[in-house]
Amino acid sequence: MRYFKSVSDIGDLSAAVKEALDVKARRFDFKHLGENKTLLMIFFNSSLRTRLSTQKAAMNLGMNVIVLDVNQGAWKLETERGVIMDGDKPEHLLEAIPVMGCYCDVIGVRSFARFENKRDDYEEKILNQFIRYSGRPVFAMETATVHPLQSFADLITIEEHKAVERPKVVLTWAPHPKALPQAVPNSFAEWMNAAGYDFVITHPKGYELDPQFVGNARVEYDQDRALEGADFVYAKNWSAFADPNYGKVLCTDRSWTITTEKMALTNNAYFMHCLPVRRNMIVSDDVIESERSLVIPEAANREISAQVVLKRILESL
Ligand code: AN0
Ligand code: CP
Repeated sequence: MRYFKSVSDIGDLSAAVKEALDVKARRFDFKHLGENKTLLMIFFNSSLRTRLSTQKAAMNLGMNVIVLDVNQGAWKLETERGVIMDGDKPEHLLEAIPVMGCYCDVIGVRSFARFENKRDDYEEKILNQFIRYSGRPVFAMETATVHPLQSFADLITIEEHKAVERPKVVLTWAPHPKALPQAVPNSFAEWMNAAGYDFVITHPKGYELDPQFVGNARVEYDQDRALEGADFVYAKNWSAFADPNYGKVLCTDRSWTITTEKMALTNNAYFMHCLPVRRNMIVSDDVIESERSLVIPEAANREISAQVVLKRILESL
């Protein structure tokens, strides 16, 4: 594998989950793969889980790791070609990327949607420049439109906890004070569709996601009805995708918060969220602290999804 951004990059999903469970059971058995290989992780945005779990995964594989927070200590980067660089940005991404490629064997990129230009975001302008100019395998650590390491970890977590072959999985929008990207719900929808679960998306009107990710999922605007019989409830906020409201907060209605009363509508569902989560906006204290909350196992599986992805990249070098 040379690039990782969509579910299709990982191939057969049951084989990927099988490999993940194998890696989880013997995560230090692949140390030879990463010997004298360097992972460079580039962060344009904050992170706790992605930073720690991906570094841990790389160390499990015997790799060396360099982490660069672009906004702390590096030169401010211009990303637009053709700009007369007489402003506050001393370096261009078009030099920075091949330079970074000189010092590593694999590159992970975190670069969120900027909400300045929907086309730039949805064309994955930043990630694609890394793919084009670094000369290295590149994987997404949440880009403008996708967060596949998260969705892969979520899939592993569901497979570990499901009681029936084809569980009902509900992705529900929940309120949040700030505009958040669609990357997590986009990838989650893409991966749940690929897994073939009974998959339902619920959100207020105006929060429709990009149809290329929604696929054949059922969309239900009544959250209570969507939650009926759910085996897994995956909460997440996102901002509007549809024009003319791209990147805007249209609603902060707290009747969409996942509470004990909402969970009572389900089939004793597990609660999931990628974290970081705002308590009592997205989910009540009681639900996130309950026995059915999977937020910590999901975070733990981020090490495993990252290790499978890095392992496959290393195997193809
Ligand atoms: C980010 C998001 O919603 O995409 C990262 C989630 C993993 N969340 C925040 O910025 C709070
Ligand atoms: N879930 C996730 O990607 O968390 P971080 O933003 O902390 O990396």
